[in-house]
Amino acid sequence: MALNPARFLQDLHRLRSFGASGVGKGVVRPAFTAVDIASRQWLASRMQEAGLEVHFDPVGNLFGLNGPKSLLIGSHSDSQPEGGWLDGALGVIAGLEIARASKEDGGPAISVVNFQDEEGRFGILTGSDVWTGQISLAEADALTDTDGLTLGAARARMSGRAREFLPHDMFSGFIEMHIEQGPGMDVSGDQIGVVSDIVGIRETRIRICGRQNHAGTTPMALRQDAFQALSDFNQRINARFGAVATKATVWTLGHAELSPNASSVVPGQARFTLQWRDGDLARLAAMESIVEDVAKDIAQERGVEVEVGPVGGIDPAAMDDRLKAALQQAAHDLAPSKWRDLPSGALHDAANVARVMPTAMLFVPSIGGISHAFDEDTKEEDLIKGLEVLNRAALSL
Ligand code: HGY
Ligand code: MN
Ligand code: MN
Repeated sequence: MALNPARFLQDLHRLRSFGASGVGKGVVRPAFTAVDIASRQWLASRMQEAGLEVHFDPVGNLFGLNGPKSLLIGSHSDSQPEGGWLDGALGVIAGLEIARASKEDGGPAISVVNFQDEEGRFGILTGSDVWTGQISLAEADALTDTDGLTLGAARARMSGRAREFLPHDMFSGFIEMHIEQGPGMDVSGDQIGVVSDIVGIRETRIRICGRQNHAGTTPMALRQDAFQALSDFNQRINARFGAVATKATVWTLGHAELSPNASSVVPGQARFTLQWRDGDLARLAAMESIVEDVAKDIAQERGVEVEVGPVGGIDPAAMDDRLKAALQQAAHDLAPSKWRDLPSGALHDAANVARVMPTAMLFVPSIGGISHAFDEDTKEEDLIKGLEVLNRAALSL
């Protein structure tokens, strides 16, 4: 069998060199930046060398195709603004190695995918969202990053290579390998996780407009301070989300900007993002109602305007029983008593792809449970174990 772990690790490190941060093994490779596009061109050349047919679709998803009814393996290679070297990259390079080895060996037809903007610079899992028809290309084009750049303008940078969207029925199923990104397996000592289901998410951008004014002369009682309103908003959300949350429910205010952001000016405007995640659709909806209620209360009580933007999201998704069983069997064979089933609290393209074809996921541990940070890492032996389990499952299908 031609599966080549050394070649897999070498390609993984080569991919890291596109946008290597200089801090640990971190990367800075957000979707459609120059280094992201360069890394996709390099990946396309690796696919071509492996005998796969390179195909970029209009939203920047990159496929390495190997005939009709192939099994699709992959993930994404874009990163967070400060990201780790494995988040997404691992699944793409594992797919490349397995497809390449299978081609060399005359094994089953395996294709590779590298989705675009999984990390949601513009939307949420944007490349797979568009490919699977959850949102239209026109809707996606109007999405903006936090600096106001539209996805339409960003994807024009890759339009020279874009061809049509591929039909889903040319693939028999999809498997995504990923780092766990949380502490579960690092603590339990397991080497492989077989994902049962992926949580759902809702996310929105909120703008609070108060009154910009002089920080020395404006009496406290007369202020319409956008930051104080933001702070109050956050505290009320913590209390009210806390009242409906389970242990698995999470929420994050992750991006915030004040205007004019100066020490002697009462802030006139605050813009921030709010996202919440849970496995239960009804709870996600209840939390959305809480956001609307809190926005109204803050506006009324503080004399500010609170605009809640459109709420985007991905629904919870269950993984396919047959593909899951193949991963469980392979994990049982290659990592006996060192694997387990577990849910995913992070989002993955697999949640979108599960709507259009049988889909499964496997995890390898994250050291210290750290991810979306420069010091994200996984032991080399765990990376290779994941590759071998995925390969064995793929061949068994
Ligand atoms: O945010 C997520 O869960 C994913 O890494 N984009
Ligand atoms: Mn990822
Ligand atoms: Mn990520």
